[in-house]
Amino acid sequence: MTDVPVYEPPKVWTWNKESGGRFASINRPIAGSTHEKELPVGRHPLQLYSLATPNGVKVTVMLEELLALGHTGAEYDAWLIDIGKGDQFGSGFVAINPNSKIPALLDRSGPEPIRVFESGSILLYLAEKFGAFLPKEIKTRTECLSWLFWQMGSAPYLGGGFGHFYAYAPTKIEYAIDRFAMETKRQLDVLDRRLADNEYLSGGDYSIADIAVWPWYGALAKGLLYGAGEFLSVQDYKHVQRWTDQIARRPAVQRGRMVNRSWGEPSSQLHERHERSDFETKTQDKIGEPVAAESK
Ligand SMILES: N[C@@H](CCC(=O)N[C@@H](CS)C(=O)NCC(=O)O)C(=O)O
Repeated sequence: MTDVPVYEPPKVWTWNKESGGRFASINRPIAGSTHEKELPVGRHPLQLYSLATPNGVKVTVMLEELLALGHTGAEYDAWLIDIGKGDQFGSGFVAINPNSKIPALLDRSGPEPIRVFESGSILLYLAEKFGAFLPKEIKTRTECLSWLFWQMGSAPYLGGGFGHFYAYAPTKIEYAIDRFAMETKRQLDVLDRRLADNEYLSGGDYSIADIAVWPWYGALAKGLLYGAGEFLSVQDYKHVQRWTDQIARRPAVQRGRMVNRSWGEPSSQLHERHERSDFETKTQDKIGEPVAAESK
């Protein structure tokens, strides 16, 4: 192992605001809002406050899939939360998600609004509300939920661990990159083995497990996360590749990826979504210049 500078932690940790690294400016050791800001509200039953990072895309794909199945109650307004600018610390957002992270959903269809935060919880809420993309039979339902929770528990090692140290940290630390590259490859292998014998994660049917896992591990498999495709030899995970391509062909997935996206090709950016027709008329190539915001 190469030498790393020796760091002796002090007795009591204090906040070093100059710690550096991408996103250092939005990281804080305290919760709560930093400023007063009401959230906008549209006319649909579901109000989504989000950004097209992998966690955000899970929810917009789910909503587009529900609409594609004919669930008109899943009509939604999607509002852009720019996490680089600190929108997640506004008082209105924090009232919906005390954890200050996208995505956050407000269901206004009943007598009292219901707030839902954590992308896995949002997927489960919508699946139960509309009776879709969650198997009914106990064994496959449990398998589906196991993979959903697997994703929620595993992706922080991929994003906060591997992605952070490989792409964002101010210095490259061999120990950290090694540790999380190993774990990320292990996770890809877990998925590859499951998908070798099953078309989808919960078995034969596409479900919220696939909707949760695809934006992270599908993007990773295509070299779209952290510029790490070659480093992790992602092409070796053949079954993950097959499954990724299969899901990418779904029209609802193609629409869901565009919502609240504020980087990349202007034609792929739909900053806000209020109507189905917005996909044809309101993308950035049609209405203006892209703004700079980045996926975390
Ligand atoms: N476990 C959460 C994670 C959400 C999350 O990490 N969101 C990121 C973007 S992908 C975020 O909002 N970051 C802003 C921040 O950390 O201040 C979920 O799945 O909903």
